[in-house]
Amino acid sequence: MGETFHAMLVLVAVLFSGATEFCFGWNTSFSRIEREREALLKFKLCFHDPSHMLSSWKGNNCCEWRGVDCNKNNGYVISLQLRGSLSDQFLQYSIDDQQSHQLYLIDDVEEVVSSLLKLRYLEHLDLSRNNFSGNLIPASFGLMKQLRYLNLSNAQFIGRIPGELGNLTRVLVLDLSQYYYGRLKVDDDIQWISRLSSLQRLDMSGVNLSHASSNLFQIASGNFLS
Ligand SMILES: *[C@@H]1O[C@H](CO)[C@@H](O)[C@H](O)[C@H]1NC(C)=O
Ligand SMILES: *[C@@H]1O[C@H](CO)[C@@H](O)[C@H](O)[C@H]1NC(C)=O
Ligand SMILES: *[C@@H]1O[C@H](CO)[C@@H](O)[C@H](O)[C@H]1NC(C)=O
Ligand SMILES: *[C@@H]1O[C@H](CO)[C@@H](O)[C@H](O)[C@H]1NC(C)=O
Ligand SMILES: CC(=O)N[C@H]1CO[C@H](CO)[C@@H](O)[C@@H]1O
Repeated sequence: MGETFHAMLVLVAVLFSGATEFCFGWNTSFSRIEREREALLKFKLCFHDPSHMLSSWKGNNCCEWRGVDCNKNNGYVISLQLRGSLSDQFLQYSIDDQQSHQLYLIDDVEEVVSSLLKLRYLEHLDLSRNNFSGNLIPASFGLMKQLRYLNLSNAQFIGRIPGELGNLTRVLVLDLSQYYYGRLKVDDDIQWISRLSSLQRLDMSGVNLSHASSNLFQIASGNFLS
């Protein structure tokens, strides 16, 4: 009798732990994806969005939001295609505001990166032609090590390009090109480019490289361009 009771207790314990494991497992994956949705909402709050680029960013299924792509198997966000249409060239003419789409940074640029860092499977990030209001490119972009495509072209960043971008060792495509020459510059230490070991395409047109020119030859003669 005592033994049967004991066996039943064990059985109940096994069933119970199985059930909690199931619920726990299900809910951890649920909440991981919920965390990605929250990260996207935090990203959205960093910007003024007069052209409603992010107006579809509401509701539960963030994979259906405009510009967001998810892995079909696990639901993680893998791509953000949020290219604006801001162009210095066009600004010389007076363009119709209705036709232009862009996000204007209103928060600390570090907040943008810290929200994006929560998207641990993000591989493709296009923020080109939005208005980052003359901020520096944050060094923390270098922490998004899983990125394969990064486009920050004509996004109203100014100043020195941080060498930490050299930590993006999986990046295949890096576009930092500028319509106006000299707003972005690379200082003496351009060696970081040689650390981009997966690079297939680099666009730094319009970037002031004059301080880096002596080092460019070292990179060119190393394995980067050979
Ligand atoms: C980066 O975005 C711009 C548009 O803002 C586009 O013209 C350019 O082709 C993109 N660069 C790459 C390498 O895809
Ligand atoms: C970018 O936004 C800033 C204000 O945040 C504004 O002063 C500047 O004119 C904007 N640049 C362009 C090209 O629209
Ligand atoms: C980049 O990598 C270096 C080491 O290679 C590390 O010291 C640095 O903190 C990293 N920075 C970022 C922003 O990833
Ligand atoms: C490029 O940057 C260097 C160093 O900051 C500066 O002295 C030079 O005037 C810049 N060149 C142009 C054409 O803006
Ligand atoms: C199976 C299970 O426990 N699901 C719960 C996971 O969490 C969400 C919200 O946090 C609940 O609504 C589910 O019932």
